[in-house]
Amino acid sequence: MNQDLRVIQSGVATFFGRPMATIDSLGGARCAITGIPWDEGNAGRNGANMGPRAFRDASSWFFGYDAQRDFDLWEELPTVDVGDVPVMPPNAEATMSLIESHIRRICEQGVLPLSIGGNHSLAIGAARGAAATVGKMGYISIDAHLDTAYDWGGETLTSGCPTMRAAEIPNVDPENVVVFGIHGWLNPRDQVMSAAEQGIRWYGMEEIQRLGVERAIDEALARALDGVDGLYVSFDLDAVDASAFPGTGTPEPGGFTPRETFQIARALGRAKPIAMDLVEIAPIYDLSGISARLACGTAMEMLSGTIGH
Ligand SMILES: [Mn+2]
Repeated sequence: MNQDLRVIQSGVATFFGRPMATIDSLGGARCAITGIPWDEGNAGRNGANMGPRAFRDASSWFFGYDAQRDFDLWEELPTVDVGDVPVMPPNAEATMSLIESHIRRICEQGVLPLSIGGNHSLAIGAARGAAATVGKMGYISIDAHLDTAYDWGGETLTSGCPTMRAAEIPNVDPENVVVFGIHGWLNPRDQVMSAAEQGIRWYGMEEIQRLGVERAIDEALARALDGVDGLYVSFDLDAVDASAFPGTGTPEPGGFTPRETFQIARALGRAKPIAMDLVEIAPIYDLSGISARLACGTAMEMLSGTIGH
């Protein structure tokens, strides 16, 4: 009997049916997937706090085996579900500290954390936690939006700010901060200006299409990786075209196709990041469940990349 069949559709839903663990007892895993059900300080529509649960549910419908490349992801990359960061919705500052220490604890053990969100502001805490474990860190964000606001309505821990907060981390040089996939009509002029002030490089969709996705992501990664000891990868799924990823707070037409998304995800994984996130999964807008499934596929392609596939 195929053992994998027992995982699918029965039992308690964990990320990809992987065993449960805690951040203090990772049981030899090389990758720890954690939920971050955080949706405060949101500049878009709400609902991403339910993202980790929808992702766990959808992810238990996949095998780890890839027929095209003939390898089993979970055999080659032992992975655990370390539960959710215990967020505190009324308190963004305290929650960011919890996220930071959670991610830091995983990174310190040489294990790769993959955070499933949650709105994009969670990357503020997660990037800080990862940065504390290396000398110099680079940061790349796949996103339709710059997220380079100094503040959003006076608040600094919002989903409009993660790129800027990353660039402010003491051991992150803004020259190593890159945003990839900018398009649509929700990138205000002041964020273009603040990105330029800090030296944050961004790639617009038109430039990416002109260069070709493969060359563009390689170039973006080379910039983020230049002279650093570790890379943080943040993947805001609203960079994916709204037709393929409607289940998100700010769905954007004109985004990456699913195939481009997987191609980018593999390239990100091959860059051997020290920490990754996948954010802005809002199941209330995902009536067919395709968004959660695309998010799962993106995670698997990123993780495949980290082991050289
Ligand atoms: Mn974002």
